[in-house]
Amino acid sequence: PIASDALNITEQYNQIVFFYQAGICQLTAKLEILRQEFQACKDRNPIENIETRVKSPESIKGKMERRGFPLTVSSMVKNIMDIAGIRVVCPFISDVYYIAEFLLNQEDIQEIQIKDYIKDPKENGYRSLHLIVMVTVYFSDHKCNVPVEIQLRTIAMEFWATLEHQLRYKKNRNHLENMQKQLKQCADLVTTADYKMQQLADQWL
Ligand code: 0O2
Repeated sequence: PIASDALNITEQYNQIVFFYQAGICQLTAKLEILRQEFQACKDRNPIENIETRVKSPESIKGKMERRGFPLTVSSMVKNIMDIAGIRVVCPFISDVYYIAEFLLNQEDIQEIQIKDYIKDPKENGYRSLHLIVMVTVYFSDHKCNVPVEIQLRTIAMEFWATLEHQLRYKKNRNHLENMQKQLKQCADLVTTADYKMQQLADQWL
């Protein structure tokens, strides 16, 4: 429950963060349990790393302006589905789909959208599996469905995305155009390595 509908998200940020942070907690607990189960019972782990973030107020406002949404809290809650974000890095491509299935099969998780940039990479070479889900969270006197974006990717995809982000950051248009072709070539090399590793996993794991 947020006091006023005017989008003063900087002032109301504590209340907003709390709601989305709860969704993140609920999902990371599930992932941690899976990780510990694998640690205890199996020889290997399908999760390499988990990172979480809540989108900053500036970033939320920027996205709403770009999309032409009214700058109100109710519009934000309805339209912006990636305020809570979890990134799960996995060793192999098969682990990415395994974790996605593991989450989507749970009763308190509802699938809203799947964007499979592994099957259909972005034009620049970006690959990842993006899920938007609603996760049920129990608060003191009510339960709520909290939207969370889960990005799942392999170590190789993470390597490319992290370096691409650093190279792109604060570069002017000219530099970006010069870089684009080479970044795509790197993405292709990384993709080849990822599928080769998957073949080894299929054969030996
Ligand atoms: P942040 O700080 O991670 O939130 P949007 O770009 O958000 O307006 P959409 O359709 O909601 O559009 O999202 P999309 O394209 O499915 O995924 C957006 C997020 O995926 C980005 O978040 C990045 O984290 C990641 N991503 C998408 N494309 C690329 C890419 O080409 N390179 C890298 N490194 N990451 C990418 P934001 O919005 O950038 O910021």
